[in-house]
Amino acid sequence: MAAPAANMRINADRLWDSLMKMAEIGPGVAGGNNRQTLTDEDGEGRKLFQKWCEDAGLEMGVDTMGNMFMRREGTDPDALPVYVGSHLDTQPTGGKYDGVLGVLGGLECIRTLNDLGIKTKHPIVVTNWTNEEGTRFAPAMLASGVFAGIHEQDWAYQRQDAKGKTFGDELTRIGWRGEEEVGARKMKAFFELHIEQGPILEAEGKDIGVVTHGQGLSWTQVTITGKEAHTGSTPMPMRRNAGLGMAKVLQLVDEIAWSHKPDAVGAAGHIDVYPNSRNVIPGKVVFTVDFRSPNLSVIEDMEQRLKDGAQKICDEMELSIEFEKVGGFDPVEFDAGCVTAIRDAAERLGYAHRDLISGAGHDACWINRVAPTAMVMCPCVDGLSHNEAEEISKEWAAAGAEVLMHAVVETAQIVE
Ligand code: HGY
Ligand code: MN
Ligand code: MN
Repeated sequence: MAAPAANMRINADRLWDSLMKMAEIGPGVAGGNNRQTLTDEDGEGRKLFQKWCEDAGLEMGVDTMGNMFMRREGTDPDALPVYVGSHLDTQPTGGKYDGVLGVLGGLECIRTLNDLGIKTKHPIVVTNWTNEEGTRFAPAMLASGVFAGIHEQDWAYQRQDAKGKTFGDELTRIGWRGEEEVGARKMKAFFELHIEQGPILEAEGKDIGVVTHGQGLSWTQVTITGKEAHTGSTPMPMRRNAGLGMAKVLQLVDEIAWSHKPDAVGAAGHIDVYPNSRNVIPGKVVFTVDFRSPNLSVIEDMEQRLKDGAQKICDEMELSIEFEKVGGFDPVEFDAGCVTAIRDAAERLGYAHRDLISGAGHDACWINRVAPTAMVMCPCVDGLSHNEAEEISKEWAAAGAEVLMHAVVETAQIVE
């Protein structure tokens, strides 16, 4: 397949302007974003993305999970399309670029092809996957997971947020429950641009991460039950303190992750304490343990040691404990052909690059099950993400979008 010319570049100012305009929707309190999935703000962001895409001549399709597909025709309408995209939903204290760069970077590819009057044999489809973050409705990458046949749609529709609202009802409420059968679309390939969300690229002075693999993820929701009692008048020997039990389990989580250094990681980001009153000993705590590693046997070892060790802690403290697996996927190896297209693009464009294992999960990790898939990453300042202070440079955004465009266009085959 003929490669695009090295001078085929995107419009960095236009991409940056779109990123800043999208960031105005669902602003956070410290310069980032709170545009959680299926909120009114998510609906507003979707509408803006739809407008931009239709202004660029794209035709929209929406499936029953709310996944958005914006199609640019190819010269061969029967050829399998090349998909490109990521997610517009954010963490509650998210940044402006996590996911959004991949969706708007995909749109910038289209805008550039339109500017240059370039046609491709295969159609190109820019995608916004619903609920990548999994923060409001667990698990993460929910809609791409249903698309890839990992989760059943009915199960996904019943997922509840902290207020008991269901995914299905909220998707209908914001008006983005489409008609298309989820997963019916077939792809020639899928490419995702994403910020690294880690420190390696910036520390090594690299512009581009050629993502060859993604580490695996395990989310175990733990419920520890003791007995609510007065924090003042209850003698220490009589206490069944669920909060203390959780503290000991979280110490164990940290020890388990460190025991598999340097690659494994572990923590709990979600913690609910009941009744969460200053003068009541916690009677119940619910928290989610997030373990990750590039190595499946390490993840399985960490899960087992968590169960065994936490059960022992609770037995000794006369607390009860329950475990529920609420998310997870095995380590991912991306498609060699797509990875090569990305690496060759970075070379052609003169960007410093290195191979990389993705520390975070992405929709690409599931789509990789149903189509040849790979990811491009750009650095982020101090490797910081899932924090409103998340920051990238315009140059990094442009480099990522250009490499993405070259890989997509080469795969979609330019028609002279
Ligand atoms: O959890 C993750 O890795 C992704 O950011 N949802
Ligand atoms: Mn993301
Ligand atoms: Mn994220």
